[in-house]
Amino acid sequence: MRLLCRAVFAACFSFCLSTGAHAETGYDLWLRYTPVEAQYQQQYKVTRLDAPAPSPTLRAAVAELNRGFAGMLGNAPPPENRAEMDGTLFVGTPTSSPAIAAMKLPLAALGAEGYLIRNVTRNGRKAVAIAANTDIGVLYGAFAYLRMIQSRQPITDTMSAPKTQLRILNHWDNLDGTVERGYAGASIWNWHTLPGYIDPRYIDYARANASIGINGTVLNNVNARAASLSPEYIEKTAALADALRPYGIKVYLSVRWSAPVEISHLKTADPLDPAVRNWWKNKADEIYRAIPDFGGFLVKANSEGQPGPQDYHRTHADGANMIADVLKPHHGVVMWRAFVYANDPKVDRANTAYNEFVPLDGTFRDNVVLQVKNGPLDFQPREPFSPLFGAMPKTSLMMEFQITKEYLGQQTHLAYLGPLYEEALQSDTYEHGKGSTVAKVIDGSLDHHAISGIAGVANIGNDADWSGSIFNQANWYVFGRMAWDPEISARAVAQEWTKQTFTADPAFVTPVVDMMMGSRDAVVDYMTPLGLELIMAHSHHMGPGPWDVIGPREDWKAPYYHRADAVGLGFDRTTTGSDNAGQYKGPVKEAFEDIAKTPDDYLLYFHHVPWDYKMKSGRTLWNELIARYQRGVDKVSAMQAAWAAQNSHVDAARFDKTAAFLAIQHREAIWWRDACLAYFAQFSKRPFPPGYAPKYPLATYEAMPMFASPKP
Ligand code: GCV
Repeated sequence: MRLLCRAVFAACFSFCLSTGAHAETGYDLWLRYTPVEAQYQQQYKVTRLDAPAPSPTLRAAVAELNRGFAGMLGNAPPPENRAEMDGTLFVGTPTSSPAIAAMKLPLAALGAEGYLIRNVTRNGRKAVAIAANTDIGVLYGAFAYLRMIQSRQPITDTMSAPKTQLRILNHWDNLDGTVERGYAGASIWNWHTLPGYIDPRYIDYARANASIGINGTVLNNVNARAASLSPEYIEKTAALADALRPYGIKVYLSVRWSAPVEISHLKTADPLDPAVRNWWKNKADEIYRAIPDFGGFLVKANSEGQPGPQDYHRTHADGANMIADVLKPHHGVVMWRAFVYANDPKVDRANTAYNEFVPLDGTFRDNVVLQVKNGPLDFQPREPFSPLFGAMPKTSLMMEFQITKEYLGQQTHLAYLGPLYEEALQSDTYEHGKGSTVAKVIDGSLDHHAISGIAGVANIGNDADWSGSIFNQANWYVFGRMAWDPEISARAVAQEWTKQTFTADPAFVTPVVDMMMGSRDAVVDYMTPLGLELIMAHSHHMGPGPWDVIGPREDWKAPYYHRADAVGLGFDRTTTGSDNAGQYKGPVKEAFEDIAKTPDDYLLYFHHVPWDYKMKSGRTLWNELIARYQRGVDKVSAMQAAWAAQNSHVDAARFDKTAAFLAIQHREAIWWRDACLAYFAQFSKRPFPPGYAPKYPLATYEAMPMFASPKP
């Protein structure tokens, strides 16, 4: 109860801050609940709220509805049982609400998390019901109902249940408060003040996640510290679990494979050693005593220097299964990451995960799910889908997307990731012929997997606007909506988000959604067109670095990926090269294998292409490369113009910040274009068309310090 009061207080406080004449900070995200225009007041009017709330989750649903009504309609409807009139809102499950029970609504198909919104007639009066089988379903239904009002849509009969089971944020948050690849301030988890103090922000985080159906959070970085499993941190984690539980969010932890050695001084972390197994069993029992609904573990093993079972000549399956066995009695899951690659110059990095995991198909326990990044490399602006999807029918696979934009302009560049997620999810694996999409692999429907899910590497920090920029919030939002329904369209979600975050006025929504929908392709064009990959600056990945050869490993150097030489550009991944194309199936494999059939978007990913190769556009490769880089810059100019026209629709603070960031993006797009073209020109030795030569010599770009783009 104390938590709830804090939640209400925090929400009211932030609400008051954001709805007056004051500029908006962005703290309220898409839950702003600003007043509806006069012409809608009657349509959304609620005269009475009939919502018995015997549980914390139902109380959260009622609090959210009242918050929404107060903001949007000017008052919270009275709960008392007055004479029946039109406009009652009935909320609950057949168990919590006698009225809902009496309606005998068709709830069976909703499962444990779905909800139903239904226009009903009761005692001759028009009413609306938000119903579900479970309390959390009711909370999701309440948010969906509020979303309809915020979007100025009619309250239509709706039935919705999530298509995936695990809808999880992965925080790459370190115990010291820093965030790996975080661009929105420090971690929101204040480990120092936990467990004693529950920051109201945790509740607002839970509300935001529940509003889009996210039901799990991995609290700490996959590059984990053993200390996260110490008794002190388990107590802190338990406090967070208590705070998030009413909102349907389970907590999970990333674990360090060598924790038994580091914490308890065991001589080994060999998964087949009985002492090691016993250590993990005791640790699991200890965690579940503190957190009975703990979700399970996320493991990054034998990847980028992290310890793992291969250190003891065991397989990933040996490791995952040992952990799975100790979690099984508690109904916990192991999310085992497939992001592995070896520094073997003979093996293409893009091939490694497939080589290591496909032979293990069918050997994992049923509470193990492999967490696979959307592409074979590493969250690039555009990659083909990972060939693991569609290649492991006997293993549960979940998607890992990156929400934080490590490689797409980080805090400042406006890149709406909906189209990237959609492209990956709608890719056809041809596992069982046409229509075997990645979405159907990860929602479990294609191979009847025991576990389905999507993880997203969070872009959340303690910045006022949570995500570093207003438009980065859209990526958190679309991740949740697509995790709930991998078939939902990126454009539909952009429309929803825009209406709730700014205004439902079509004069704003239409051009801004168009701008968002093209924004990811703009980044592809000015950073890595035509299937170039991993040519970002060393380590921090901000800005261009096609020349980067720093570091001990070949596969951490840019030329490993672009392979520019006097002949041409690109990585031959056909049978004459690394045969990565051979890891795909059917028409996809054929298209990637044949240069004439490979889509331009993936050309340099699969082929080493001569500089004078005639492209589909009729241009040579060299001239096409120049045209693509220029197109990227032009698209950013167009985005700036589209935003500038929206001044009257947005409060000054959010308008100005976005405009300033777009100006930074434009300058950096020019930096990317000129630096990359200056670099590739030394190999192509082809002239620039008049007006396209970079302003500065290559050496100037190579010498640029981090975050210091040259004057355009
Ligand atoms: C958490 C990339 C990132 C790393 C990240 C790693 C991973 O390599 O640059 O920061 O580490 O992916 O996903 O494990």
